[in-house]
Amino acid sequence: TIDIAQIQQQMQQKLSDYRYQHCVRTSQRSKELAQMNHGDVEKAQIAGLIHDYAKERSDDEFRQMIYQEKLDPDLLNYSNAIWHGVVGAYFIKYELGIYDEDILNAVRRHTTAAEKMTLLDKIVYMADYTEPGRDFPGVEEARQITDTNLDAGVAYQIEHTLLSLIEKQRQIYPLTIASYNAWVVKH
Ligand code: DGI
Ligand code: FE
Ligand code: FE
Ligand code: FE
Repeated sequence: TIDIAQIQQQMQQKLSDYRYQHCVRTSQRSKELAQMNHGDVEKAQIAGLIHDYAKERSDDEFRQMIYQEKLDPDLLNYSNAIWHGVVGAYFIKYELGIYDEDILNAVRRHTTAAEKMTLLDKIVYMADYTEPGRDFPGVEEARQITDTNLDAGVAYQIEHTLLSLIEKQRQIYPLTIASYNAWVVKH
């Protein structure tokens, strides 16, 4: 069983207060979304709490972990935005001692989404996007859609994130595109 107080202490050592508070709010929002969708409330709280655990590591630490774990070398063409989830899961395993693959997968998928997502994946993905500290154009609409229909919320976030990345001329990670194709409302 996972000692949440211990995890919270370790997170505070590795994160700015600003980001730690985002993680606490994402945990609370994950818990609520789990209750609303008959999900695993405890796993949701933990996954929401730890989802950005690795976000403030240096690029060198991520590169080292990519080599150590023999992860897809294509990852080296991306940056913190992509690494902190998919590579961050290994920091969580080794430093926080959390081995639950449901939780680790929700962390891995929280930035890019995925073609197939578990209920826990969807909960954390949407909690991160709609936690009460978030403020972007459309966040109220995103919250309302998510509270009504979790899958519709996932589709909304995938579409709007891809649009905003393209507007900013950012590189798109292949899984982000695959998620879009799987989740876009078909016409
Ligand atoms: O870590 P957070 O800021 O709480 O949120 P997040 O992990 O969901 O997203 C982090 C950032 O990653 C966000 O600005 C969107 C961006 N992102 C998502 N998919 C891609 C991406 N950035 C790039 N360059 N490419 C992607 O495919
Ligand atoms: Fe994140
Ligand atoms: Fe997210
Ligand atoms: Fe986050």
